[in-house]
Amino acid sequence: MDLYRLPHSTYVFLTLALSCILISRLYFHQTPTVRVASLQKTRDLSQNDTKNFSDSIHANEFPNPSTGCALPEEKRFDCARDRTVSQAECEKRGCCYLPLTQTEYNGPPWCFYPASYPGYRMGPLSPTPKGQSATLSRATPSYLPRDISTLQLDVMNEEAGRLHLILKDPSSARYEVPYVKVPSSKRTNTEGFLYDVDFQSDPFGFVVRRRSNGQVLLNTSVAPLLFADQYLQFSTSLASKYISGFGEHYTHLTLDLNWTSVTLWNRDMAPHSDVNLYGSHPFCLVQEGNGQAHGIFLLNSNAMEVALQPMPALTWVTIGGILDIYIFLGPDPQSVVRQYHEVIGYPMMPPYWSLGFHLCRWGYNSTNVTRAVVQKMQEASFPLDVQWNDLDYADKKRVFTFDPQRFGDLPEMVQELHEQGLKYVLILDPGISSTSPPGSYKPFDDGQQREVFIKNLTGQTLIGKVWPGPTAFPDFTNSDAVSWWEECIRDFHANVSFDGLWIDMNEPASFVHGSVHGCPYTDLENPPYTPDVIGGQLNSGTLCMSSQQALSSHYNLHNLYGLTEAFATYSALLKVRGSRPFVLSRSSFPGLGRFSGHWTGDVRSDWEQLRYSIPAVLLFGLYGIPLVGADVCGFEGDTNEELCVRWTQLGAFYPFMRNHNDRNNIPQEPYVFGQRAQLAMNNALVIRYTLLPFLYTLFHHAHTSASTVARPLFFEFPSDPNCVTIDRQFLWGSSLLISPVLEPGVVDLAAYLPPELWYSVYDGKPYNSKGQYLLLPAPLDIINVHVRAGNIIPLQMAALTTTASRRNPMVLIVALSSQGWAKGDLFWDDGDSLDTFEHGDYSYVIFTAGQSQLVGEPIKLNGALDGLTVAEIRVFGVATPPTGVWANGERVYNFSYETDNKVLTVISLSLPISETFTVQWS
Ligand code: MIG
Repeated sequence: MDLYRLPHSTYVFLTLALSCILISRLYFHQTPTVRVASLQKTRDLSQNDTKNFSDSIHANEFPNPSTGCALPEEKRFDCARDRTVSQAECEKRGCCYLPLTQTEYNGPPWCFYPASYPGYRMGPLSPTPKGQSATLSRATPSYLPRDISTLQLDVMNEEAGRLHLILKDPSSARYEVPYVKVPSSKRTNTEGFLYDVDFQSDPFGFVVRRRSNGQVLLNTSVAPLLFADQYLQFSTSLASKYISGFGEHYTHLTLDLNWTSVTLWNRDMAPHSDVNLYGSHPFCLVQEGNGQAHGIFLLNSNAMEVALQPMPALTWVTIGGILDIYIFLGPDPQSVVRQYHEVIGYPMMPPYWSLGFHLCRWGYNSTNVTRAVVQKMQEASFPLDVQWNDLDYADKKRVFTFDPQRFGDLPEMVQELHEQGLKYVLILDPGISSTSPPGSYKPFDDGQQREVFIKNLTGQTLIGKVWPGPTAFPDFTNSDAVSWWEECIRDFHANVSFDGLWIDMNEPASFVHGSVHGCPYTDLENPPYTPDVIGGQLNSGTLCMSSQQALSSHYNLHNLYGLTEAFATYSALLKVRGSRPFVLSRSSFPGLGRFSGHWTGDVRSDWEQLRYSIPAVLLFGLYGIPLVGADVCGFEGDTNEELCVRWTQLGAFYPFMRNHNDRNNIPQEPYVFGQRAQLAMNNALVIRYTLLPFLYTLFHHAHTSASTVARPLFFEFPSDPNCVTIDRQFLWGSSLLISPVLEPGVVDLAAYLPPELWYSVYDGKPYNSKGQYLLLPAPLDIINVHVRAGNIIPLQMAALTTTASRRNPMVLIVALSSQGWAKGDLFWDDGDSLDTFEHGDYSYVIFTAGQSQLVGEPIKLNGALDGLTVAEIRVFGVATPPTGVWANGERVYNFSYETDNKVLTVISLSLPISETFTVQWS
């Protein structure tokens, strides 16, 4: 496995293309855009599909220069984002100065660009091997230091749903993000393409339209392009106010556009509003207001800021690299995500056991304490697959060692866990202690000798400070560091046979700013403009920007630290253990999902953080990291029983479920609570374990076709205006609707059911919704879950571990549509080998129901289904009471019909799932 290798999608866009043609026919007669003659296009790219049109002609989207400063407030773009200016300075920039009497800090800018502001002028587009290219140049300098006055624009119509634009310096190579790049494809014919792009040449700007309806999706001519050495900026209008993305932040599913801004700069920071957190995802999805959606991705890893304004519009500022822009045309939200993941890579397939329940806390400070926790879980019959240890295990907090007293028998403890069918994960921080006596700490000695650590500006190992004290930081962009890391993991694993690794503090975090010796004063440390990062300085809580890594400066590579560590850890685990790796990373960047899952960091144990964990989880699905969850019951501060019950219920539907607690809090393992709370938690865990075959199948689809696991409602109901912003509820796949309680003292829950027939997953009670909020009972021991009609959900009887549950009989929930149909599927393999799908070592079963019959059919049979049987089916929505039931043609008698809810239940079946089976009723 290589960090550069990306899965190649074989997805055919036929359906998309066809529907696009249909839609464009439908809309043809009402296309609103008035096109001037010279803008008309031929549909063949070789004949200049992306035409450059002359200065004298302005399409109606481009600004009218005669309006000058007479711009409505929401259309004013800040001419002084880089610093505060006086009226004189503003006017010297050629900008409009109009102070407002606003009292709030955030609002329209006082100094803004006039309707037309001089900038780059674009030369003619000419064909290149990859698409088309033009030169941009500016006659007058901008107000920024070190303008790059000549730029190269590359325009690549890569796929029907993917436009790729690059702006860079043609004369000298600037830093470009490594690792995250698909081989670009070129289509010579844009028939069936979902977009058109037009350029304005002076000042330079471009407009992207959806071809089917002429809607303008982006228009960058609303404000000038700036491209200086350490300040790159462009603005665009947005197609709607419903924008999701630009993580990692503590936010709703859709962002607030009322003169806000978000900063992307990886930082060790407990989640709270308006600050940059652990990861950076320069991607957003825009709902267009009619069920369609598109995505925007800026492939750039420098510190950046995205300013949002109510026009709606955004301004993107980054302080290095190039402008490498992708537009994904959907046209539906799920397609946008797939098109994005085709660029950044599809998510890895997690091992089956990693979907079980994980238990951790900082403060399990000996093997005996850890053993006792596992034992109490088992005694109280709580499912548990993976026991964890935090830094407590390490000798003097140094990774790759264990404390000889408190954790002296760690190898034996891990052995015992394995014997019970459990797995074990421990934490690794990247900081390598640099102050052990020479010869006593091999990771540092070897690392120094092999020069694997990040160096300061003058070439010495940079020393920061983390838990063990002074530490050096591996440079994972150096291939020697990747092999050294693998050896450290191999040596340690020879002693302690852990099953997965938890990589924390990898923003990277440091307790001193820059280094123990401070940082030199350079343009990297103190750039002309610093985005609004918490701490004010780029090196706040991390390394010096001027420090050197193999590929570039830390200034450029900072946001990639977690990604590169995740890759090194994933590939080491793969080589050392030989099976499917499990890595959990705090820091993230596009592409992380190919190697790792993510948890949302140090969430507080309170109701607000519980509620915001839903958008956090959903957004990471968009970012290609579907294996994600928040610390169940909260990490910081004391939890309480009711909160912890509700959090366990919601957590049972996080794709990744781990209860984790900080050192000095009251304990929060499920067994510490009262009887009613324990029962409720147990129910939640049993539901999760029962649903694991379904969850695993969803992960398979995410891995092979970039679908989402935990999914926003608007993905499935894009045309329902009620679903646009819902983030208190979510779906698993397309068919399970999860409606958790997020406030204390609640016994009834107002849950939105999109227009569809739904059934309670527990008893099949039907709800035929017109798209309305319903008041549902939600006592402490219930989390509301509904199945969407038309779906078959594969379940398996729960057990205390997945090792055991994977051998249990299966159950099918058949949720019939109002016409009596349903479908579903099951992906099954050994749960632990690498690339089973890629190698064909899996089975795939299709379930269909219709005309009073359920059919299970293995369409691919290869391993692991042996001995698995369907023992029970529950058919929801059976209109008339059946008088007889037949399994594979033979009459069976163990069935019952519940008249109120119209549910047929057939038990005591034993249908091998590896063979085609039928169950009929009449
Ligand atoms: O500075 O390893 O987010 O989950 O328990 C704190 C101790 C370091 C932060 C992680 C948290 C973990 C803790 N770590």
